[in-house]
Amino acid sequence: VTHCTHSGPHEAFPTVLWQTAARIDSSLESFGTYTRSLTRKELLPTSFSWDRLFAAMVGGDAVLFTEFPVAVLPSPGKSPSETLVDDVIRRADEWPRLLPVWTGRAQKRGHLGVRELLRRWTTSTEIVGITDLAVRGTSVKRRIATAAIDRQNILVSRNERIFEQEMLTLVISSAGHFSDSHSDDPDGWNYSVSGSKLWLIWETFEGLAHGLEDVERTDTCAKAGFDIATFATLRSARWLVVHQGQGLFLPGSYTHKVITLERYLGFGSFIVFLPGYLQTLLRWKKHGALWELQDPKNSCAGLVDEISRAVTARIRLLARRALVERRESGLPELQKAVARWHQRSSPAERTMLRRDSASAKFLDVVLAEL
Ligand SMILES: O=C(O)CCC(=O)C(=O)O
Ligand SMILES: [Fe+2]
Repeated sequence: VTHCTHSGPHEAFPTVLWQTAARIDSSLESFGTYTRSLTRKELLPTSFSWDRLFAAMVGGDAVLFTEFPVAVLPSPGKSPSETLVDDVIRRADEWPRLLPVWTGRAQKRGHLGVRELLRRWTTSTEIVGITDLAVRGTSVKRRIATAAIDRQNILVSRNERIFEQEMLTLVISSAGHFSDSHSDDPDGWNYSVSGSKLWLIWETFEGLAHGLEDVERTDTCAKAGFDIATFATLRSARWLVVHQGQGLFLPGSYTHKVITLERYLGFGSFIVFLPGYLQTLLRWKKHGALWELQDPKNSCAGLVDEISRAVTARIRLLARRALVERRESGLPELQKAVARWHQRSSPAERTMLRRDSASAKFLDVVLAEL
């Protein structure tokens, strides 16, 4: 596979790629003025290692990985992408008859069955997009190998309320599909089975302070406010292209907008791993978890504390296991992060985490296991 759109560190700025993106998302139109700063903000792919992933979780950094540890188990003679499409069509009755999707150039909210969605996607008759087609509990899950991630993921739990937040989903979108600036909670990953997308990402609260809106955190019915000049100078801003076979790790602290460049099929899920849990918990306690912001019935009340207790239980279990197992789960990274935070954080921040018993217990157990 050759990626004619990819730009390495020594190549010229990928003008054609950005022109394509700007035709889809008009807020990128004047990118040409900022190519020098944008060049420095490209996130290039790196080969997967658990150490790299754990370090990114602790540091709150996004990473684009090659060899991301998930796979599709294809039917004989078919590509991974054909396999998934065929399976979904054959098992269409396992999803609701109508699903909320985005359709058309104007990206209107609509409803389609999965068969019709895939017909339009396959024939490119109309732009369609769905980013949350649930696959847990369907027969299509058997095609998707995620065991390496699941083992570490606290959200893959027997506790139903916690497991619901994992949301292993298929992402299906036509070239020209666009997702406006938003964030997701908690950390997550996205793997491309086929096709490519341009992602623009930045730390949510740095963005908000400079006028880059996030539909999750600002009251906008129209398009989220965005300015490419601001993006080009924002400390945390990065852009990247996820190509076939690559997986993006994105911390929950990042707002993103995403443009499908080539017809795309992928999957992804949310994750809570040990190394990043202090960062995640601090964000939740400071700003509220996203699910709490949009929860009129209060059905997610107490969920953060439940997850904290699940993390604490995992740490206690690991304390009795061999060193190699503790290392594989990233416990040492979490311990270092908590110890450092304990020394350097403000009294106010420490009080904030110690206010509820679930967070306080989490801190005590991590520090006790040091
Ligand atoms: O692919 C898209 O259009 C949006 C994807 C996205 O926002 C996500 O996976 O978090
Ligand atoms: Fe997203």
